[in-house]
Amino acid sequence: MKTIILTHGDSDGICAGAVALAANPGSPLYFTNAVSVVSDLDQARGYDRVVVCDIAINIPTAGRLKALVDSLAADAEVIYIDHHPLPEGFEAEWLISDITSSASEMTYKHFRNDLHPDMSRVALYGAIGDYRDNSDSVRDMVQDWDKRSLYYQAGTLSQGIEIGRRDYEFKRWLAMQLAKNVQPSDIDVLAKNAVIASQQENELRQRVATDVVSMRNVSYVMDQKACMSKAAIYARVYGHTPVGMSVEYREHRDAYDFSLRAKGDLNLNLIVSATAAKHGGSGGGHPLKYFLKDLDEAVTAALAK
Ligand SMILES: [Mn+2]
Repeated sequence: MKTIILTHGDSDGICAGAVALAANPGSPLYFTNAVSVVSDLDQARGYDRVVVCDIAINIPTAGRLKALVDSLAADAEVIYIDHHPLPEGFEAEWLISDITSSASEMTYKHFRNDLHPDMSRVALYGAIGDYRDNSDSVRDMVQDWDKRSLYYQAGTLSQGIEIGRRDYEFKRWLAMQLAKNVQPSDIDVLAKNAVIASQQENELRQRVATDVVSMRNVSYVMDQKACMSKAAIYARVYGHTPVGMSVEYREHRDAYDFSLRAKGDLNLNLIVSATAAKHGGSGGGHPLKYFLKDLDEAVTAALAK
């Protein structure tokens, strides 16, 4: 069966792609994202099977994406595996969606019959890399491995790809190695980059400890020019609040990107989208301050429930 794989370039996406590749050996694998997928799917014409992993379906492109994938699905088997929240009411026959799992875990489960059981290790790197290692099913899978070695490998992978984030040629090669179940620590460049990324992260951690601004229940840092999810984690820790946030101003778009991390089971997605909708999702100096204040209030209200 002539298969093509499209996946995301983060650790969950690379691992999901590697697992899909192990189940569909020799297939071409491309990296894409929630915006580019609409045009990148053009490459999927003429294949019998199209596997898409870890690509969020966003509200602005959902209609176009649905029409496009529906038309592909008329002549091919489309397997669209994703774990991001869906636009309200979004449904499709080709979609496998579970917002509590990682794409890697879902891909492993989907192709389980075509995979060596040892590939669960690669699926777990992805789950751990995406912070989705708390579910019962992942905990169960972890027990087939030595936890310390497993997390060492998962850490080497997710830290190692922090350097040279947009090098898709390298990531494709990496996915091919992982599809053969090569250990991340045995991939020299990855092992070296993981050490460099960990040094940089330690510097970021110390910077955040100094720069963090705390509100009632949300702490934030601005323009750290580093991994946003990590800056958000350290903002939470050093701001001593349940929620940490990292904000970066993007000059070319005149807008702010942000990443949030919460402790416990706050539904941040819901809180953030409601607060962002209230502010029209736009940036600017003054509006950002109001947005942060409102977000802090919304988090405080959610915590009081
Ligand atoms: Mn991803």
